[in-house]
Amino acid sequence: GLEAWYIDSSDEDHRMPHKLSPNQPVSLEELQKLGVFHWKLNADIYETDPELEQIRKDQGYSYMDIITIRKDTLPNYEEKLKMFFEEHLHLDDEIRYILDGHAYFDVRDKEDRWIRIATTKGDLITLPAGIYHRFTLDTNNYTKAMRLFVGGPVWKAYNRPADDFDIRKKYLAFLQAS
Ligand code: KMT
Ligand code: NI
Repeated sequence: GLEAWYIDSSDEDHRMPHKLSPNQPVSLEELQKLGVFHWKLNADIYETDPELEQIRKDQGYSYMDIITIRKDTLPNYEEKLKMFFEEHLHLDDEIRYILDGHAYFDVRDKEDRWIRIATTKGDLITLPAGIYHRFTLDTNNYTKAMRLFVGGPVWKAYNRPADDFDIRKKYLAFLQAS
């Protein structure tokens, strides 16, 4: 499965793992309680994968595009990565399928502590609408990811604090219940 852990509070290079010592791992079950879900797929066949097709059909992931995050291919690379690493939420689920490379998704737990989720080739991860999160590459500085949406894409990110949105209240109610 997916590897996840609580991170330290150091501001040094955020592309490093930032594990606590001793490491404090987070299980898939704990992530599910936060509304984070995961599938492992065969990214070598993403263009024709029936398993991916089935997930897209079941979940209604009608939209998809592919982003390659690397200095020489992504316009405004530095600026975009800076935005991705600002703590934010969205009004829709963030659904990402890592086709190549590595990426960290950081999410807040119920006590507002950061959990780092390490994703690599074949990981399809969904972050629920309303969860505070951020994104960074690791020290390999490269990832290629499919971005999926139910309906049309909504890229807008609301930086924290964004507590007055209905979606945030809805997410907090879900957390209470889970
Ligand atoms: C976001 O909103 O955090 C992102 O889109 C992350 C980068 S896409 C792999
Ligand atoms: Ni996001």
